[in-house]
Amino acid sequence: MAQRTLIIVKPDGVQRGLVGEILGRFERRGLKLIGLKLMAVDRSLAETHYAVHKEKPFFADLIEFITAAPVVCAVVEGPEAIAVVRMLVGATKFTEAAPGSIRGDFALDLTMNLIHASDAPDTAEKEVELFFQPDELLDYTRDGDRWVTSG
Ligand code: 3AN
Repeated sequence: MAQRTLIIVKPDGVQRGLVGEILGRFERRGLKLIGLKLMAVDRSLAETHYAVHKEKPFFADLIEFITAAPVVCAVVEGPEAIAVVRMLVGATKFTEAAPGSIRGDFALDLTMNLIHASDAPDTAEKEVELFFQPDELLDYTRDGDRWVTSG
């Protein structure tokens, strides 16, 4: 089933010059970019996005970090995109992130773990809406896609 999911290359990814490396992995897998922007996350957006972690001891650090410098937000689309993207991202803890995953290849920290990706269909829908206006998402055909998926 085709799904859409939100990806955020966090401030550490932008500062370390890893945006192309990270987004390239999703492109190479065959996922289609339908939204993309460089932006600053303000406090209010950060708190809404991370509301589920409000009571956690690391909440303040999380907000501080995500608002500290620009991020790159993307929406990608493809078959089972949410699970596919989470696999490419790797486990939250850098000690558990598999080599070959983005975190397994580049992260050595729990807060600075380079990337956010939606974890389920309901959060993906909410997060895409939170970070993108409807007219920022483009509906288009990639001719090569018939060589990537049959459905
Ligand atoms: P993920 O980003 O893998 O979906 P979540 O949603 O559990 O992980 O956590 C959101 C973010 O909060 C993580 N990316 C990480 O930066 C931070 N985080 C999660 N757990 C911890 C923790 N125990 N200590 C510090 N930061 C954490």
